Amino acid sequence: MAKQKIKQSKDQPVNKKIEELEPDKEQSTGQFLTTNQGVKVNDDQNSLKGGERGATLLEDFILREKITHFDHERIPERIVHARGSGAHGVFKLYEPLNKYTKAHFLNDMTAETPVFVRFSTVAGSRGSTDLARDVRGFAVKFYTQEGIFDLVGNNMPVFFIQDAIKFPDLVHAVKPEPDNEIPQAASAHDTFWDFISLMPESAHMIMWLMSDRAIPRSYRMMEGFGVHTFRFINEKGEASFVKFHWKPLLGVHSVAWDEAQNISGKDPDFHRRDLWEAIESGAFPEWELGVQIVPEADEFKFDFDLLDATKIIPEELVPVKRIGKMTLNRNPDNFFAETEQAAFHVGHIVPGIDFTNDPLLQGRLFSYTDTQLIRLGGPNFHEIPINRSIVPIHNNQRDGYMRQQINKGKSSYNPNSLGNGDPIQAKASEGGFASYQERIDAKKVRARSKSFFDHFSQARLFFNSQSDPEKNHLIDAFSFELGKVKTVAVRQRMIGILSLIDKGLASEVAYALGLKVPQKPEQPINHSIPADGNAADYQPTQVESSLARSEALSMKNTVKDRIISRKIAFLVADGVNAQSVNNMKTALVSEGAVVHIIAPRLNAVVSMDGEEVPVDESFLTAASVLYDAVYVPGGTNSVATLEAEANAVHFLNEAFKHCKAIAADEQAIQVLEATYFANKLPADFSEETILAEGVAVSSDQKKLARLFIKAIALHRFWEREKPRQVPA
Ligand code: HDE
Repeated sequence: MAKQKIKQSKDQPVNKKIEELEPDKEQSTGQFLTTNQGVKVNDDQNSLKGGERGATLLEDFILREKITHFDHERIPERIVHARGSGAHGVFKLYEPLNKYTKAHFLNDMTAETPVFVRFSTVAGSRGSTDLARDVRGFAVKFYTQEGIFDLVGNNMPVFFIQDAIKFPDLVHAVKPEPDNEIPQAASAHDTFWDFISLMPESAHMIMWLMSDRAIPRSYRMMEGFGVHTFRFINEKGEASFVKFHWKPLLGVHSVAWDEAQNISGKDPDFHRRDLWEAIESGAFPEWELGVQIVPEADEFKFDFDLLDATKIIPEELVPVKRIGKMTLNRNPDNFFAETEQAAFHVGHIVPGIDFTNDPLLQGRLFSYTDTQLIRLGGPNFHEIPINRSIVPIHNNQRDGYMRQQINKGKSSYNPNSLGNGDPIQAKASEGGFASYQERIDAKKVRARSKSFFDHFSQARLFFNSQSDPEKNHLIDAFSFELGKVKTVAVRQRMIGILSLIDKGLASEVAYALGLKVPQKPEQPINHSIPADGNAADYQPTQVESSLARSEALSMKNTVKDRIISRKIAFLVADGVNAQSVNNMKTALVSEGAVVHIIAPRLNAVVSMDGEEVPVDESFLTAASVLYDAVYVPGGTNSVATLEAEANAVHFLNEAFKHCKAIAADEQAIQVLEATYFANKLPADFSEETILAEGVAVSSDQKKLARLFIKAIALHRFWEREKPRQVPA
């Protein structure tokens, strides 16, 4: 994106970190305040009035320009994915893919393709919270040498519906209920589950949505998926099917549901801040781009349809080949200009990539341009800097709202001779886009292929592939969400759907709701059938999946060997052992973690040796849910203060409840003994126990640091969640 970066106007101080600003000492740049027409403003404090105490004059063009601009500062927010955060970066290829695709950026090993990524939640509005239980958008704009390629995906590999015509229904059902706009920043209750319970095709997606994937620890720690099956086309014109994946190098990690709800109050910008801070500190988020490639000849080899967006291709059947790496290395300069005005479109593709007939993908193809027309005010949104291709645009499209390009010459049509015939069409050999010549021999029908009717086997595969804690979380999430539904009939119908996925799951959720699992689910459960359709013809088929489990579906098997950018809280008070603080801090920071010192009040505490230890947060401004792990250093007075400090004890209780790693100097054990989990502490603090239970206590500083680092890398100790539950 370097070429496209908008020049920073000189009157803006170039982004300085807030800690670096010295408000009383900063030098003015000396730039004069002007109107948008460049007229210098002499008084920006008072409007023009008929007398000091008189009415404001209509003639005040400075006031009117300023207020009018302000009045128009908002544009319609995205109907879905309204709340988002963006970042710039680059994509680099590992190996040329010429066997499968002729796309230049997937072949040129010297290319560093600039990218802009926007992550988002789906249901909430722009000002809502990051930690809602929701799907996350994962939209990537590649600025390639052959034009823009947008990979507009999600952090879940499947979708709720099979045909785009159901999208407005889905979104109406999931957004806040229309009479009272409740609930905000969460999927609606009665309306959403009413819809889902009548649409068995959503069963698989609902499992993902109720799983921990819907409450990520960080945007940097989630996978991304193109969802649909696309096509790769090589130089010879041969096609293969392809599914796109993003694999985060930090692994896939989530928070606990109770924690997510707390974060929403303590820091609704949790994910946005996390992304921003990681990039600012140089801990650049990275993902590998993966592809699953299926030869055209194998289209019908699977027990599901490749065109059905409610299905994955299990990685055990077709491995994910990692073909390159994306690194996000620059925050936007301006949220509105870049992140808000970014216009993604699943139809922005380059030669070498093409669509399939997935009916969900097909419907998306016109929706995205349409949405930008209303949102960004007209047909010239491609001229907004963030949306501009890095290759020059030559065509005969002209005029329209906010046109930036000044086209010269008389001819704006093709063919022409007055303009020397320019611009000319490109042959395929010159890089011209030619659609894949798929053979079509069909009746024009409104219908769903029967090969789309197996709604439950992959939902079951997902459930069976989860670890026990993940299964528990799914049960809890269904119990919570359906517990918020007031209409008992809807709850009951959902139990029917769950019983078709897994009897155990259904009975656990039914128990929490005080309902019974029906012997046979209500028929017909599928209301997604045409008026003249025969319900019996639309019954879901039951395919026994050839695969019992897929390891790739469980987050248990993710990367757990690094603590880069993890946030660790140190709880201290006056009298703390500064050496312990420094040693532990040095050990953690050298592994890439971020340490915050938290004390009863801000500024600094005085250590037992009279040294000042700077404090980052007080118990009032910080909360355990904003950290990955906690450490309590020794120091007699500090320990005595913390032991009696309700906030410190609460901090630890919460960290324990949310299964985080906790470490304490042996001298500080009495602070742990003041908590609710005092009687649930392990009997010993051997290495084995520490790595199983996540609580480390030692008088040996080096050993403590080494084991604490290992424990933090494990992310969470979910196994202690059920048996060692504590209130917090
Ligand atoms: Fe979207 N979707 N979508 N979607 N979608 C939009 O476009 C739509 C679908 C996704 O950060 C809108 O610019 C239809 C699947 C992302 O700016 C809109 C259908 C997937 C983003 C739209 C789908 C997505 C959007 C709203 C069913 C995962 C945010 C604002 C056929 C593969 C992009 C906008 C950003 C945004 C339509 C289904 C991903 C209205 C009609 C499936 C990540 O055009």
